[in-house]
Amino acid sequence: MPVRKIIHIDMDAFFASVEQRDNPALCGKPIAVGHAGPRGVVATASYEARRYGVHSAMAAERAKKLCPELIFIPARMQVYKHISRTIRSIFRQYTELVEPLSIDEAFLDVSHLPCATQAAQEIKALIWQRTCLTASAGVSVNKMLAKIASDYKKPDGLFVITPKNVERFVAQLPVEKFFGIGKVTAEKMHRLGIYTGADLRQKSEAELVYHFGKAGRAYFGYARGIDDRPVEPNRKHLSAGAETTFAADTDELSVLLAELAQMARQAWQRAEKINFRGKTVTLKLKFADFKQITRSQTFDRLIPSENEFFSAGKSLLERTCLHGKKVRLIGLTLSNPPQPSAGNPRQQLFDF
Ligand code: TTP
Ligand code: MG
Repeated sequence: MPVRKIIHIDMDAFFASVEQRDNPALCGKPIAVGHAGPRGVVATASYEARRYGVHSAMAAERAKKLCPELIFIPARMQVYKHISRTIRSIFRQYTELVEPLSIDEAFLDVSHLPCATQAAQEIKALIWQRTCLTASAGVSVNKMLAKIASDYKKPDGLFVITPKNVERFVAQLPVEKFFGIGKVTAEKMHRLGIYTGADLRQKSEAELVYHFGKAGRAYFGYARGIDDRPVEPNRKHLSAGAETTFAADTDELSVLLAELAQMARQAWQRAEKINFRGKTVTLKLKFADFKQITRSQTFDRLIPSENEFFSAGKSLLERTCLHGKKVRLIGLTLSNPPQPSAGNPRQQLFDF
């Protein structure tokens, strides 16, 4: 499998940072997002509160005991969701292979880009520009290492584990830092004398499977820095398209086709930029009366070029009866990508 370039992005103290951003009086103070009542739970805590030991999923009453001046703020899910959509749209400027893990974190496969580290830097800067919030980024050859890396320099961190550093990095890593090794498993490993990646590497696969069941096989790979799981986006939402509204409504085929060619160019450029290919071409028309139609064609192979993309759009347009109505908006979209594979055959460069 060719070397991949995976980025993991995770917002810092997400809900709490949003509350501090929107209410400067809370900045620098220990806050918890959640309800303060007897049945309340901390969703997340600001870094100031974490210093007292307050953390996610802790009972509010216990948090208050640890940090008496803790300020509880009710969650504003709609605001957090809106920010989540904003950061995902930033990720999609770089790749179509975006796998959200939760409201504030995602894996990105950027194997097609010349430099993953630069992409991660840019993404962090764009998140800051558009949301006034910080994120931490990890860059490496697979999901496990990218996720560990994003946690390594939190908050506002960027940490890269290059292919040549993987082995050394994994060897010194405490087992509780591995992706998927929780507190209970880590304790069990400690009892077996396994404290670091290097210790884990001493054990045979059979031994690990004996002690940890099926997960033992994954741990065997982790100890060697191996994790072949692909970045799996929610593929049905993926597409690359462009549309435009005419200065004056028109039913002239030559004018429509000229604009369609422009849209094909823009959409194709966007697809290229995010390394996207698809089998379905969709034409969208909005008429002077604001009624809208779409016409699609799905091919049995990926559309290979901008030319063929435009031709497909053109034939959809020529087959659409306008009934004498004037067109106000025209758009063309490419969608329906192939199924994911672990590696990325288009990747050639190994520069991180
Ligand atoms: P996390 O990314 O786990 O935590 P975080 O962003 O608050 O802090 P960190 O800097 O360590 O990444 O979770 C993201 C958000 O999800 C978090 O702000 C609140 C919410 N959340 C809960 O509501 N309950 C939970 O148990 C956890 C872990 C998170
Ligand atoms: Mg986070």
